[in-house]
Amino acid sequence: MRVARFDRAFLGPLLAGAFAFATQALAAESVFTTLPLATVDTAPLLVSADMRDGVDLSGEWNWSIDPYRSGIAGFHGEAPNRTEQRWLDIDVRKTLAQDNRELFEFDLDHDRKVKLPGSWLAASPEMRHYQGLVWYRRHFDSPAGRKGRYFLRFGASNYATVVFVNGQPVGRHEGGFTPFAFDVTRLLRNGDNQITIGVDSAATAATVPPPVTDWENYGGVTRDVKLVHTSDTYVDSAWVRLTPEGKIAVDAHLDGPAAANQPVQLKVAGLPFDLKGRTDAQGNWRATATAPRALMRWTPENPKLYDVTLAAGDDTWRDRVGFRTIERKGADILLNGKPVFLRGISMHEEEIAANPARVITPDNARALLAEIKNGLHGNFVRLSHYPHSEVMTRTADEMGLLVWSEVPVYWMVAWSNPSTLATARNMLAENILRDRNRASVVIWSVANETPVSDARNAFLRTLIGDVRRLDPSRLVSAALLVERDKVAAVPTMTMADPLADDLDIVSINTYNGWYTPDRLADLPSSVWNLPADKPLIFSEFGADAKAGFHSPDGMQKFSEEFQAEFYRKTLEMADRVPTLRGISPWILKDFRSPRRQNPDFQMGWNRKGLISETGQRKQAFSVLAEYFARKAGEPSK
Ligand code: GCB
Repeated sequence: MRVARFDRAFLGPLLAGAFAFATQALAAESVFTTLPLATVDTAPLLVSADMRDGVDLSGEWNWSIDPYRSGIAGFHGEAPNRTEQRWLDIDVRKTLAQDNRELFEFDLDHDRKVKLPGSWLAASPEMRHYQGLVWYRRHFDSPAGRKGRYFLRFGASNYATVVFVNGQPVGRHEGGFTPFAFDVTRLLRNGDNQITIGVDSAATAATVPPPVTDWENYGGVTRDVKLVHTSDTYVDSAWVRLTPEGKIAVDAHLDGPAAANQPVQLKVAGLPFDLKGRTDAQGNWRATATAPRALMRWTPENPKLYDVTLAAGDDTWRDRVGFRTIERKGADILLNGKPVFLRGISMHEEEIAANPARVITPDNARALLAEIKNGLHGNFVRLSHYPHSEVMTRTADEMGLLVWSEVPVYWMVAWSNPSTLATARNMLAENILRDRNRASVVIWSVANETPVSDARNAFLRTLIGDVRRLDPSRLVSAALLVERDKVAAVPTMTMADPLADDLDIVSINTYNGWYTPDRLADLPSSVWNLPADKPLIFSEFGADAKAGFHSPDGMQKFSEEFQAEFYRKTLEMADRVPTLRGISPWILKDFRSPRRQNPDFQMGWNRKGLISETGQRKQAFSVLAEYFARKAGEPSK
C-alpha cells in the first residue's frame, strides 16, 4: 500500500477511476490499457532525478516500427501470441536456427540502431510522417550484490509508453512531455538486463493534445532515460522556496521502509541556514525558517543559484535553487516585490537545426535561450505549448530568464471526457512537481486558445484549482481569445472570456494584420476592452517571413519587410494598452508544422520565427531587440 502524502492524495478519486487511457480507441484491450499506469498518485516522482546518481541509458538502442500494432494485438484483435510479443526475453536468431517450428517476424536485438533521446521523425526520410507504434530495445549490465532501489526514469516519451524489463511488464504512461519513473529493483538480474519500450505517438480525440495542432508531433523517446539508484528509503519529492514573508519553506516526502519519523536536515550551501526536523507518520516534512539576511535573491540580472541538500537517513537529495518571490498586485507583476515588465518571446521545443529531432542538450538549450537573453535583451520566455525538457528550465534558471510553463490543452480537447480531464490533470501535476524548484518558472498556464463553453470552463477551472493547490506561490494564466467587433472601423477587441476572472494574468493571442484583413497602419489605434485591475500579457502575435525573401515595395506577406512592419505596428499598439505587463510574440524560431505547406515559403515549416530553423536572423529580430533594449531602460509601470 502506498503512503499518503500531500502531493498525491489531491488527485485521488478522480485519477483512480477515470483513467480509461486515451489511446484506447487504437489499442483496445492491450498492454497499452492493462499495464499499471504511472501517475503522480501511483508512481515514484523522483523529483530532481537529473541530479541523482545513476546509469545514463541514452545512446544506441535497437528499434523497429510496428505500424499495424501486431505487438499488442493479433489480426482479429486478440492478444498477441508468444511469438508476436516484442518484449519477451528471447534470442530470436538462436531460436529460429535451433527449431524450425518457431516463427518470429521481428528481431529487435538485431534491428537498426538509433540514438536516444530523439524523435524517430528525423531518423530517416521515410519516418518523417510516421505516427504510430515503435519498439525500442537495449541491454545494460547490472552488478551483483546490489543494494537499495533502482528506478527507470524517463524525462519524456511521446505519447503513450509501455515498459518491460527482462521480459516482465513494468508499467505504462500517457503524455508526451512530462517525466515518469518505475521502481524496477526486483526485476533486475546480475549481469545482462534487457529493456523494451513501446511508444505510440498516435493522437486521438481523447488525447492531450488531440490530433490537430500547429506543431510537429515528434514521436519517440525525446528525453533522457536513466536508471536511478537510491537507498531503500529516499527523498521522493522536495520543494524548497522563498515565501513572500521572507522565509525559506520546505515540503518533502520520503518513500521507503524508514520514511516515518525520520530525522531530516535542509542546508543551503554558502548560507548560515540549517533547518532540522522529523518526518511525520506518512514520511512527510513541512517546515519554514527565516531566510538569512545574506541570501541573494535570484533575478534575471543576477541569477544566483544555491546548492541545496536535504539529508534523510542514508539519502541526500540535491538541487540548485534560486530564491525569489513572484506576486500580482492590481495590474502589476512583482518580482521580489518590484514591478517587472516581461520582455519575452514564445518558443517550441525544437533545437536550431535543418532537421530537428527535439533533442534538447544543454548546448542546444543555451543556444536558443542566448538568442532571447543576449540577442533580444529579453528576460522572459514562453515555453509553449507543453512542458519543455527539464534541461530547458534548468538552463533558464542558470541564464536568468523568467519562464511561462504550459500544458498542451490546446484548441479543442475533449472537454466532457473524464479520462481526458484525468490525463490533463496528471500532466499538469507532473509538470508542476518536476519544476516547482525552478526560480525561473513564474507562470503556470493551463490552456491555449480554447473556445468558451460550459464544459471547457469547468475543465479549465479544475486545472486552475489544481495549480493553486499544488503551487500557490506562482501566477496562473491561460492564452485566451478575444472577441472582435464586426463593424468598428478600427480593430476593436473585447475580453469576453469568463475564465479571465479565474486567472492572475490575462493573456491574449492576437494576429490582427496577419490572419485578418486589417491594414498594418491601423493596428496602433486598436481599441482594447480589458479588465483594468489585472496584468495583461500579449502571449502571441506574429507574421510569417521566409528568411532571405524580400519585397520592399509591395510589402508582400512572407517577406522579411512585412514581418518587421507587423512587429513595429503591433508593438506601437501594445504600448498603448495601460495594463500591459509583458509580451511573448510568436515565435523565436521557425518550427516544423505539417499544416504549413505553401511551397514557396513553408514546406512544412511555420515561418513566424524571428530566426530561421538554422539560426539566420530576420529583419524583425532587430525591431524586437530595439524595443526590448528601450523597455529594459524604462522603469516598469
Ligand atoms: C496560434 C497558436 C500557435 C500557432 C500560431 C500560428 O494562435 O497558439 O500554436 O502556431 O497561432 O502560427 O498561427
